Amino acid sequence: MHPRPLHRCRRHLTGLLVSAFLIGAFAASPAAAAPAPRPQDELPPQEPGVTLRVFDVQVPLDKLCDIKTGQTPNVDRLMPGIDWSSSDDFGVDDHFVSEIIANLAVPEDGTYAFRLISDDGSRLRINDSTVIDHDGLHGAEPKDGSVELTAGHHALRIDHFDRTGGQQVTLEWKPPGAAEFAVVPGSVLSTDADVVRVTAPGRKECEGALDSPGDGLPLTEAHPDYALTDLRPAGFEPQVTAMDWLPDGRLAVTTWGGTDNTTGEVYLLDNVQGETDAGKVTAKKVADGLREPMGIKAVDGKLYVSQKHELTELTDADGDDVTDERRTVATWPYGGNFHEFAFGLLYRDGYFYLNLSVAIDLGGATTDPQPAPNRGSTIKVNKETGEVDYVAGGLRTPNGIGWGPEGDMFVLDNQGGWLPSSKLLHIKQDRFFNHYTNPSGPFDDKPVTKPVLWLPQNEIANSPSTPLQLTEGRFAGQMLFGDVTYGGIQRAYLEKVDGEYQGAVFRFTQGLEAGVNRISMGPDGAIYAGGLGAGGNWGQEGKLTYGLQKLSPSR
Ligand SMILES: [Ca+2]
Ligand SMILES: [Ca+2]
Ligand SMILES: [Ca+2]
Repeated sequence: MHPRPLHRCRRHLTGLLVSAFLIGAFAASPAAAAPAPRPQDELPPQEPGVTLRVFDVQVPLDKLCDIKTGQTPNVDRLMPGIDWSSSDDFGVDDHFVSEIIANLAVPEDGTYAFRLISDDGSRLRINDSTVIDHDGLHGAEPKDGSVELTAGHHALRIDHFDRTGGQQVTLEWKPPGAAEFAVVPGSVLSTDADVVRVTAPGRKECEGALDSPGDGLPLTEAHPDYALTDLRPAGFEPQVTAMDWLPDGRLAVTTWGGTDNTTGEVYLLDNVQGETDAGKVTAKKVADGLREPMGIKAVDGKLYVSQKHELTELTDADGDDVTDERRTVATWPYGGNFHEFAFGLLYRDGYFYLNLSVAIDLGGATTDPQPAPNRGSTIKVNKETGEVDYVAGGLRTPNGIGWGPEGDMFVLDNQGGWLPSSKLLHIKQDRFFNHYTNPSGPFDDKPVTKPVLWLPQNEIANSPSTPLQLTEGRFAGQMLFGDVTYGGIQRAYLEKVDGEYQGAVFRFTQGLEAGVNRISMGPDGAIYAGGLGAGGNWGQEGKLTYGLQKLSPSR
């Protein structure tokens, strides 16, 4: 999926210490009066330097602010030490907030004095305790503080902001026995190694006085119109990548299997509908060894699965549900990139429909040139002949396809290269949706079709997934869609004007056990939500990385 990590890293880094290259050098017992260093075995591999993240808030601050969670920084760099005063160092001139995160390796127990020089305000924390509060508007002035530290590694964090004019953060220290302050040497600073440093342009927001209903902050609980039921029997932890219904009422589920693996599976679940609970549900594995399947459809007694590289027909010849025969129905351009998914699977009148995402580089930029042509498209596949036709293009990470009003086809595309914020699209033949590739896609010469809805990034969406039209209840006719990273399910009110859809999006529900990768309307009228989470920011913070629940109308 799209690796735009690692804003969540900030949180766990705060409590994590250690450097692989220093392990064993400074082992010591924590002293009673000092914050305890963490055991080395809790800590991820380290590399020398510090992490600098900068958020372009574009508003004048007069004190430090808390950046709203879930926002990708504008700048995320590995820096050799903490002594910066040019706007090139920070990557933004004015009106920015920076976070500096590192682990500090302390050679011996004792009192450590620190001097924080900043323009404008800043704050030094070690092991989550404030050592120097240097907040407020000022020039590059020093402020000192000291702390008792035991030998070992300690989590260091500096928060900083610059309003206008000059900008600086310099951290000096005076270890026990030293006579003078000196810039903290890079040799005692480290940060998590091999992280994918992902950035995104645009304005970032602080938590603040303007936060109120309608502020874009997420919901936390399940929608009061629905009763929430867990559907995972003990030990069943599916990373759900597709769902469909069998004529006998069972639910077919595919699981992801992890990046670049061929360990996706298919399960048939019974007793999920109506009055039930997790203890009554049974899950039977009927196929495995699939390449990151992202769509499943039951047609005429057979299961069809969209793997990354092909559409596969699964046949159970002897009636025990377990697949005995596999047949490649169709293949499409596939270059082996981790992000080349075949998202979703619809079927109508002899044709399957699904989306192909583009190849991207680690960090999120669209791969140039693409390893395979004509990605970023909606395709249709003739069930009998396997012939592939291109329906629409200019897509990036279209992790959601579904039917909407008037039987029209809708897709949700995910923010990233060429796409400043996620959007809901109405797919029609020959349409182009503004994500260009090299080489050009099949519809790059067409005029750009505007989205049905823009979904402001991190205000109401981050990684939207399956769209689903409601047919009953107070919102009948409107559409829902899940979201992997923002989480929960959102509701889209649509109207058609002069043949084109427009509308508005509302938060609908949270309170689910995982970020929502797939939703499906059960024959019992409940909304089934399949969860998924993975590394980076593909997954909802604080939630499980797998999940299966349903929301049953309760009033
Ligand atoms: Ca400045
Ligand atoms: Ca300044
Ligand atoms: Ca069988």
